[in-house]
Formats: sequence, C-alpha cells, structure tokens
Amino acid sequence: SVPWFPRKMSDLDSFAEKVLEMGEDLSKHQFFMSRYILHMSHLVLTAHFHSSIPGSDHPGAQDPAYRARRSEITNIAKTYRSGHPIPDIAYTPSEIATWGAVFRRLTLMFPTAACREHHYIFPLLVQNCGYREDNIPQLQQVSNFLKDCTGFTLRPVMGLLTSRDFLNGFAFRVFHSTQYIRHHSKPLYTPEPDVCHELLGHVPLFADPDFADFSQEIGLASLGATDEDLEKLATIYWFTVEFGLCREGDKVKAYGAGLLSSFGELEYALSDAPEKRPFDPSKAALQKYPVTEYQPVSVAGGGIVAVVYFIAESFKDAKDKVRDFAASLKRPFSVRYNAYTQTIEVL
Ligand code: H2B
Ligand code: FE
Repeated sequence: SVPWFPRKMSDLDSFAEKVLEMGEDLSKHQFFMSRYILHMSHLVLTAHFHSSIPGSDHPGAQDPAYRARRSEITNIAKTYRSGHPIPDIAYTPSEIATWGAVFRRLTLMFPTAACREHHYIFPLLVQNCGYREDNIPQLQQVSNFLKDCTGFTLRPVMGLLTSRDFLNGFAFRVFHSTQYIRHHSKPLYTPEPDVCHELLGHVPLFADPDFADFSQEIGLASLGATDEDLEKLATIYWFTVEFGLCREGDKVKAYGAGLLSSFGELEYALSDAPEKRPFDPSKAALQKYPVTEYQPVSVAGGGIVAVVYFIAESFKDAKDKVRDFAASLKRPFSVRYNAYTQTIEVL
C-alpha cells in the first residue's frame, strides 16, 4: 500500500506536532529514531544537527529560561495554519547578539566560499528582508520575498520533522523553517536546525529558480515513496541541499545549507582533504558516509563531517538528473503539482 501523502497545501497542517522536542529522550522518539538509525546505518552521526545524542548535549537543555522561550516560539508553529501570516517574533537583545555573532562570522566566509547564486541573492535579502547583524529577519517577510522570486514559501515548524514530512513539503515549494535560535552560550554551535541555519544557510538558494525546481523535484519524488526510496531521497537531499558543492569554472563552491551555516565544515569541504565526486543521484542515494574526521572543537563544537562531497555541474543539470532518478523509482502513479490550486494531481 502507498504511504499517505499530502494532496493539498492545508494537509501540511497535520505535520505540526510530529517533531522531536529539544532535550527529549531520543529513544522515546520514533520519528527521530528513524532518522538516527538512517544515519547510524550510514555509520555516521551527522555533524550538522547532532554530534552525539540530541538532548544530552544540547547547550540549552538544562536552562529553564531557554526552554520556556523555546516553547513560546514553537507554539506559533504548533498552532500555525496554512495560508495565515506567520506572526513576527520580538527577539530579545541576547537572541539578536547570538544571531549577530553567527552573521558576522558567516558573512566573512561567503565571498570566497559560496556559489554565485548565493552572491547574487544575499544582497537582495539585505535590502528586502532585514538581513543585518543587528536584526533577525522575520519568517513572513522572508517568505514573501521567496514567493516573489520562485514561489517558495516558509512554514514555521517546531523542530525536526521526519524525512518524509520534510521532503513532502518541497513538493508544494514549502520549506519548513524553525523560528527559534540556538542557545546563547555557544553561538557557533547547534545540534539542530535554528533560524541561523535556515535563514543564512537555506533561504538564499530557495530564491534561485533552478535550485527551487531541483528541490521541488525531490519533494515530488518523495510523495507516497516506499520507505526504501524515501531513504534514498533523504540521502540525496543530504548530499545536495545540506552539503552540496558545485562547479564554477575551475573552482568548487558551496551551496549546501549545512556548509554555508557551519564555519568549520565549510572550510573543510572546500579543502583538499575530503573526496569529491561528480553529482550522480543514483550514487549519492546509496552513499555511506563513514565517521573519520572530527571538526576542531573550537570551530564547530565537535561534530563529525562527511568525507565525501558531491559536485553539481549546475542546478539545472542536478534537477534533470534527479528527475531521471525519480523516474527510475517504482511508484504505481505519477504526480504533478498544480500551482493554481496548490494541489497535487495524481496521474
Ligand atoms: N526537519 C526540519 N525541521 N528541518 C530540517 O532541516 C530537516 C528536518 N531535515 N527533517 C530533514 C529531516 C533531512 O535531514 C532529511 C530529509 O532527512
Ligand atoms: Fe537544513
């Protein structure tokens, strides 16, 4: 039988509460467990969201004020309904200072490390969405901007979704974004996605038409996919949207959000240390990523990085390749997104 999948935009409302909450015991969490086991089966604990066990090493787990603030903010996501504006958050001076520390460090690296699409879009985010060291951009404003560029929109989310729910959102050109920020004690480290990762890492690329198409292609393939195929798509997502590199003439640049929001790994990925292969979805889908290298603790907080990265020729090329790959997966139907009605047509 085909796994359930969302057919209309408002079906995404049902994802709201299926998330891992910060500091909760991992083993109690079926949703997160599947992700964890996925990565264990790839013999890796991913650097980007958790260095060992989320919760146990979360810098905010033992801070009651942080936890209270988190629930205040995640409550917006919990009660959010499709089509409604995302409420703005009045971020505190301490939260803004945390953002500022990340913003300062990352924007120093972008000029040499980020891909040309990122260079083109980032100044537009500064002009239109309040991207500044002393201001945390508001999700609604960013969502409006993305909608004008590519039709992508943001939805607030309480935390990590299952791979299936998260990828299904892409079919609708929806990116699920957290709205809270990491703990102030470690501004350059987070074991899970937060606004810094979403807004500085992910958002710029969703304003690029080819990248938007590429992302939606993964999303469409994920609708009703078997668990086995879903795992492949999640792995492709991991090696592209999170950790992707791309070719620019004789240079290699970063476009993956996990790289563009992590100082240590960005530098590492662009160095000669890791292996780099041309992007091929059927290979990336099965790629294991073994634990070998550790980030310097002072830089990334002690994560574990992938040792192989995939280099895309262009987002258009990557999109065509993912489309061909998706067509090779067996699914007893095909799907199309109708942007006028915001529904999935099953053919
Ligand atoms: N959920 C959220 N909220 N943000 C993410 O970046 C994310 C997720 N990534 N769920 C997903 C899982 C990714 O690691 C893949 C698809 O498994
Ligand atoms: Fe991410």
